[in-house]
Amino acid sequence: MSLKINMKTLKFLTGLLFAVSAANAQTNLITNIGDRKTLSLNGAWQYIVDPYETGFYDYRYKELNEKNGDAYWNTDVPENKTAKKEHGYIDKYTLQVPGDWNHQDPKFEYYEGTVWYKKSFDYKKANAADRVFLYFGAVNYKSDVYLNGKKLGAHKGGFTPFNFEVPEGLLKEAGNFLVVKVDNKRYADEVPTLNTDWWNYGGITRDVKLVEVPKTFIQDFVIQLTKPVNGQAPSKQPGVSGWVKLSDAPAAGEIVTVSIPELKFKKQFTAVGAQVPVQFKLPKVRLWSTENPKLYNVIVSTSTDKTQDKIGFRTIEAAGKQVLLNGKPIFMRGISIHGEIANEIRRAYSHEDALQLLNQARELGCNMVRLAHYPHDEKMTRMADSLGILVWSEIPVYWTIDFGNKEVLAKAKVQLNEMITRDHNRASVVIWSVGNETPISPTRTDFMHNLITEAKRLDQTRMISAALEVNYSALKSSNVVDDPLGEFVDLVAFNEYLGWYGGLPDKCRTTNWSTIYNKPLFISETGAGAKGGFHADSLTRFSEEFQEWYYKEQISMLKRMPDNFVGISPWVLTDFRSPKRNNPLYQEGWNRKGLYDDKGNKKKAFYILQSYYNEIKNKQTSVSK
Ligand code: GCB
Repeated sequence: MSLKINMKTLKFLTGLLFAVSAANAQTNLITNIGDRKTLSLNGAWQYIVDPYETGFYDYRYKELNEKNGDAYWNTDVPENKTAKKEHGYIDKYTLQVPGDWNHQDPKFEYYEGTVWYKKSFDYKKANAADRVFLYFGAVNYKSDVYLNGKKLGAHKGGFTPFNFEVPEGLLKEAGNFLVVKVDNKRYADEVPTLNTDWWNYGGITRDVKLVEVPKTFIQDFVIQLTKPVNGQAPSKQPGVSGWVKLSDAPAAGEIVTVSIPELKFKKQFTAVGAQVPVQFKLPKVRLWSTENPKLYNVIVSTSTDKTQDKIGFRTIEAAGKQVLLNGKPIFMRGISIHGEIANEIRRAYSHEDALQLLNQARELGCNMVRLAHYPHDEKMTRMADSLGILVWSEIPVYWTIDFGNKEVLAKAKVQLNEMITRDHNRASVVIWSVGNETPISPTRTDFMHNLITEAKRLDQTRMISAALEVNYSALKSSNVVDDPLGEFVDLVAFNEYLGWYGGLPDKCRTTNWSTIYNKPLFISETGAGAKGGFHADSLTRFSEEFQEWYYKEQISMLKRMPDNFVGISPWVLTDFRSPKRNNPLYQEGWNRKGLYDDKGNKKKAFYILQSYYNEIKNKQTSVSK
């Protein structure tokens, strides 16, 4: 029988293929990048601002051919003095990488569009047979990457890492010409979508590296304590389940070794294929906790490659009405944080930035942070690992995503995959969140359920959640969180702004909260705006006194929460830029719900939350004594 494929069948087959690959969105991400042999490509990059995308399309708006001399990925050096070149990269126009473009030159303040970045570099491989990848910590939002005139690939998603392999023979020892087209325009069918309550900082916002690895290398691995069963604490010699993923199927008999020198532990596994399951019992180990964030050096090696990471061992579980860290109930004294350094009006990217933000949270008395509304720089989760701070990590499925669109789901899955892959060995990360304040509808619930299923497929050891929404107009004195998504999450989390968006703070006196789900309940946001330094009576909006009153009333309400209340991450650590906030006296393009203002000063409400957290901390330590 001959198979005739017409256009319709072809379309159907392509659609099927797309749906299958979207359902199993895989990533070829190289993890633990800090321990690889790398060349940093950070620093000054020359740029061209290209709002019309002249470097990408011809005058009929057709994509330029790869070899076309007008394309901005091709050399800007004219062949001779009569040759015409209408683009060029010079030092007069440079941007620092990592870093958003918006804060680097006033002309970029509100720019959303395309900027071409160019970097020249020399590189000699340490071993001729090695493979080389180009790694980006994050580029917001779409990037098209070209090396020496050849396209290496494209990536969408502004907050997660990706890498492309450099084809053999393309890299030169001197004078490589690397060009990245970065486009941060917003679209209705992207993730996030058109509408967000934060500024859309554009650019190569995180580290860029050239990574050299052997032919068959250790691409990724998971070394984590086995998922706890029904509230059990880890035993004295807890079990580890995980896997090591090699870049390619190795030669027969390849051995993968996992060792932890401090524990005098070493175990070998024979690889059958590229994905090698590893299971073992650890010797007596000090568990990672918020009080004692112990990290061990874990070495994974094969006959050709070796990488080591600092890993903390702990279990986390939503069990009945509680969240158990290492089998013991924990109350999460959290704060929500944007990945932004307000006093410099820019994206956060460095160790110092991570330390600044997490130290501010610690001063508030936090043992947990909600990294909103997108995955933050890897330095944040690593810093949280070493400081003993629990982390909620989230993908930017925010508000009105195009939930009915399968391609949007596929895009969200890619970001989910990249977020989890990058951080699946971080002890600090205890919650993967699949989104924020998504409006209830059957289509939305299917979309979100799909993401939850994907998150569970990728990681069975952490809690999955999403920040749910409450409807203020319907608020009665007893509010029940019953969003149908609650059925699929491990932790029922909701945002409430009673007293800011719904009435005045004294409404908290007569309001109680609960959920229909027999699960732990978490308040993922609450907050009120105040302009730092503006003082008035507590009824005056945007005064520090109003915000202080709001927090006082909220905290009295929290004290009446049911026994499944496991924590809160108020909104927000620091004022952050938002073009939606246009009160000319108090906001001026800033969301003012920070407990620190944009200059780093504490507002009055800071001290109210701090004393609530101290009270909880003291109670908990006296109970555990
Ligand atoms: C929310 C959103 C957050 C906003 C905040 C606000 O519920 O999740 O992104 O910034 O409210 O200030 O209104």
